[in-house]
Amino acid sequence: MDKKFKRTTVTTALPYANGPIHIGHLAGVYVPADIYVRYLRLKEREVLFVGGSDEHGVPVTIRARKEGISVQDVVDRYHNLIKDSFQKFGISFDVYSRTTSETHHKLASDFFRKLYDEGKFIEQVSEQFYDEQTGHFLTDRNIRGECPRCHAPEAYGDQCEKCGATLSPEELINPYNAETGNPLVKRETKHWYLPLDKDQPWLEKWILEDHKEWRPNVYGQCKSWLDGGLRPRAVTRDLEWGIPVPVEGAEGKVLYVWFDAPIGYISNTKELCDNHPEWGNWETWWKDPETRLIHFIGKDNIVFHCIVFPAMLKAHGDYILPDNVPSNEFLNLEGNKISTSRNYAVWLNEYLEELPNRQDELRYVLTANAPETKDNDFTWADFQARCNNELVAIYGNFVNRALQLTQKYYDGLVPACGELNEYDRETLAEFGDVKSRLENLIENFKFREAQKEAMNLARIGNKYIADCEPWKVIKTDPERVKTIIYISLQLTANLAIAFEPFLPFSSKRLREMLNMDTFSWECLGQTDLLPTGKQLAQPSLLFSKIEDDVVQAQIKKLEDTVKANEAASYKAAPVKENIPFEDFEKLDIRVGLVKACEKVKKSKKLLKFTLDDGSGTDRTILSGIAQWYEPERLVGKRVLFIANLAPRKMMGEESCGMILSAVNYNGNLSVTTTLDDVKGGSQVG
Ligand code: B3M
Ligand code: ZN
Repeated sequence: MDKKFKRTTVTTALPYANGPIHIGHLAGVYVPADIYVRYLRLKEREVLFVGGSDEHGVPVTIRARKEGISVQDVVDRYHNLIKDSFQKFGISFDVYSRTTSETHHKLASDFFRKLYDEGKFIEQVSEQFYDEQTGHFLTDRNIRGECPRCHAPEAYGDQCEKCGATLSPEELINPYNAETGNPLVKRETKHWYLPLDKDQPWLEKWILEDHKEWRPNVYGQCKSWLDGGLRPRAVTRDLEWGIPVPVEGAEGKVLYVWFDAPIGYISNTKELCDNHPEWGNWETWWKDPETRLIHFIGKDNIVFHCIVFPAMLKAHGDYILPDNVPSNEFLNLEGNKISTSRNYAVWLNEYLEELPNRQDELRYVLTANAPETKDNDFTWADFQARCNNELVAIYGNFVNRALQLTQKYYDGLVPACGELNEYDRETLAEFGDVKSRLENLIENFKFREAQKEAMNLARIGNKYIADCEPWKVIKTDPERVKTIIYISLQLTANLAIAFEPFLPFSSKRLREMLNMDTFSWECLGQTDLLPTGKQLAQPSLLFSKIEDDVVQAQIKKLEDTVKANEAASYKAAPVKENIPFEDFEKLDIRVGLVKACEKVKKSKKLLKFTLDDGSGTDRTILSGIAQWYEPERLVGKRVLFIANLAPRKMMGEESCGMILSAVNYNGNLSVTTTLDDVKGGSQVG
């Protein structure tokens, strides 16, 4: 770490308390932050790890109305659920609080007031959409209307979900209140703006010149914001839920959620320090230039953490600015976007129930696949493969062999090391520089590669013990086996340390098996961590296989969600133009009894029906439904068909009529039939 810093404040984006959290959150923000913090603690650096729930903003109010409960109930429920999931996944926050706390309301309010008193805002009156019947101004997300591009009827004020266009509410045709359906009018309202245009020069220097080391995705996004020219941003809203704007004449207005939420990092620090004096003065963590501030966030939060919040901190004047903002890209799930509103995610609370005691497995896979430089995909097949082929087959297997053999040959006592041969020395040498490699990668926020290095150690160990075959050598040269096991045990102890930031649960279990009560990062790479004669505890398996049925069940759950979403969003096609009754009468629709049904050779689509149509002669009809029916299933059924459609030849067969099928929302066809037993040839009308 840079010499000029004495301590580090690490923050993680405050998740909205409007729903549970999912693997995308964990992979993007919390696991990498936790790895980093655990590492700094192992290095005995002074570090503070701050988290909390974002309990203001429109998302929580929408959820409350959807569920028919109060906003307070929503944030209480999800704050507790989220906090609990974090704790169970070992995300080792020093403080996890919430933006509805009294401390936060006061601090955020004072922050605004100071800027206001010093004339750092501009006041501006603008026209906003207003619902005269409810007496409310509406936020972009609460406004709907016809999309000006694709004319979908229900585009949002900020985006059309149909064609993907980014919109502003002004562009919508016939805007209305998304919740009440009431039409909207424009009405004037006053708001306070942060004049970011004035910050442009110093932000350009600070980011584009002084922080070239930021990740390319972060740097690139900042550059494109700056190149586009910054504009003043409103930091207040006409809403009821939030922190009241502490200014006379601002009744009914609250601080914009993106103004108060990042101040939450500071409030939560203050709350910790106020309650636990051993943490010192909260200001040390936020104002001392020897403190290094790091924000872990997802890519949709970059502008707020790299531009808006620094501008706020600078305007306030007393605060340090972030030294780095290691933002990840997005994690997709089985090839699709994760979505809270469409319930398409792996929710952490459900994972904990459905795959109990497998937190490290998920941490491992999410880091192995972390979206550090580009969007990445989580698939259950990959999860299973990495768990079984890496954690179980390499790391777990090696450790288990070393520990079991120690029990078997030496009653669990670390044997003495004899003379080393060339292979022993090579193996130990490979351990020598792992410490500096890991440090270098972690300090540069390359957690994916760092974890790979740790796994590589396990690979070396696994190969060593497999090559040395102590279970064979014991018969011919028992002295040699002592050395093999001694070295294997030292490697095992090293693995417990190397994996500690990544897989804290299994490292702890491994240390217990090794009876390593004290350990330190500085020992990493040493080959005498477990002295000869040390008694080890009874070993148990570090990891167990993920079975196929577990993975299949998870995949099915996601598929079911997709189906449910499709069904829920299905809209029937508009009804065709009216026709006179005589036109209908021209159609001769009848009931046919299916006497036989078979696949048409060389056709994937067609089934050939032989129908009893009441005429005494069999009728043949071909129908393109082979994809949905085994022919046997249809034999004996009554189907509806058009009897007077001109015959057509298909695949060399003549088809006399058409079987009627319903087209389901997902395009699947379903053959129509009669409710009661009706004779073949009966007319339908
Ligand atoms: N709650 C947005 C989000 O969850 C927001 C982050 C606040 S960090 C200060 O993406
Ligand atoms: Zn559109």
